[in-house]
Amino acid sequence: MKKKISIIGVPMDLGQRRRGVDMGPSAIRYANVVERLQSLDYEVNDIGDIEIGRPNRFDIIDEENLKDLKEVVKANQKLASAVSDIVAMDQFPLVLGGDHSIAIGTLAGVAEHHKNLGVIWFDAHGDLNTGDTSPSGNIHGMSLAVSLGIGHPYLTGINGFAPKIKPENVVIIGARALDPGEKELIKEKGIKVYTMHEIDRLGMTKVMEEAIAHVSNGTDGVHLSLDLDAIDPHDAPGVGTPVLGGTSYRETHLAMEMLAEAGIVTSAEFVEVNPILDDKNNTATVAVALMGSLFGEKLL
Ligand code: B3U
Ligand code: MN
Ligand code: MN
Repeated sequence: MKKKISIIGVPMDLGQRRRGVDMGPSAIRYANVVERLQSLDYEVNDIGDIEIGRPNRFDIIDEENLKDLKEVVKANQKLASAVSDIVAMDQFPLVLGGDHSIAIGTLAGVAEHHKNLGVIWFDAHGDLNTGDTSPSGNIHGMSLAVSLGIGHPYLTGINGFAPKIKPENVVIIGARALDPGEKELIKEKGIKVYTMHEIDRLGMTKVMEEAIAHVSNGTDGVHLSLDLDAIDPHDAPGVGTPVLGGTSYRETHLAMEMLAEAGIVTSAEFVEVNPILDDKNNTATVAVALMGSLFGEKLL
C-alpha cells in the first residue's frame, strides 16, 4: 500500500431519507482518523469535504423513482474529480461518507486510472437496484448497479464513461437483505456474493481468501467499499438501515487484517455512519478501528 493517504469527507445524505448521515465525516474525524493513520507511519492529508447542495425540500422532483437525482449527480461528479486528482498524484484516496450513493463518484474517479478495477463491497444490502426495481427510490441502494453501468444515464454517465467496473471483478460480502430485482441481477451478471450464510458456513478466513483471490485475478487495483451496516447492529448501531445478523466486530477486523496482509487495496471508502442514530460515536470509532487494521495496525 502507498504511504500517502488523502482523506475526503462527503457529507451526503440525499441518497436516502434519514437525515444525520451527512455528519458521518465529522464523526469519523472526531474519532481521530487522521491521528490513527499517522500513528501507522502514513503521511495523511485531509483535504476537507465535498460541498453538497441543500435543495429546498419543496423543489424536489422524484424523477423516475430516483430521489434527489440532480443533487446526487452533481455531488458525485465533484467527488469523482477530487478522487481522480488524488489517484493521479499517486496517493491513496480514503473517502468518508455520507450515504452509499457516494460510491458512484468514488468509483468514477478511481476507474479513470484503473481500467480493470476489483471491488470488495461489504454491505448488508446489494445496492444493485435501479429506478425500476428499487422499493424506496433511494439512490444509495443503487450505487453498485450504477457503477456496473446499469441505471439512469445521468448516474452511469458520471465522469463521461461507463461502465466503471465489470461484474466479474466484484465481490459482495455480508449480504442479508437483497431485493427481488437485485437477486435477479446477481444471477444474470454472475456476481460473486458471500451472504451471511456463506460467512457462517465457511468462516471469514476462507471467505476472505476466496474474495482476495477473486478480486486480484487480472485486475489493476482493488477498491474497498465498506458500508458500516454490513456489521451487526450490536457492534455498529449508528447506521440508517440496520439489519440483524451481520458480521461481528472481530470478523470484520479479520477481513481488514487479511486485506492489509494481501496488500491489494488501492482505494477505500467507509460509508453510512450516522452519529444521530448512534450510541456515543461508537460506529465512527468502529470505522476508524477498522481503518487501522486495513492500513496495517497489528494486535502485537
Ligand atoms: N435495498 C433497499 C434498502 C437499502 C439499500 N441500502 C440500504 N438500504 N442502506 C433499497 O432501498 O434499495
Ligand atoms: Mn450500501
Ligand atoms: Mn447497506
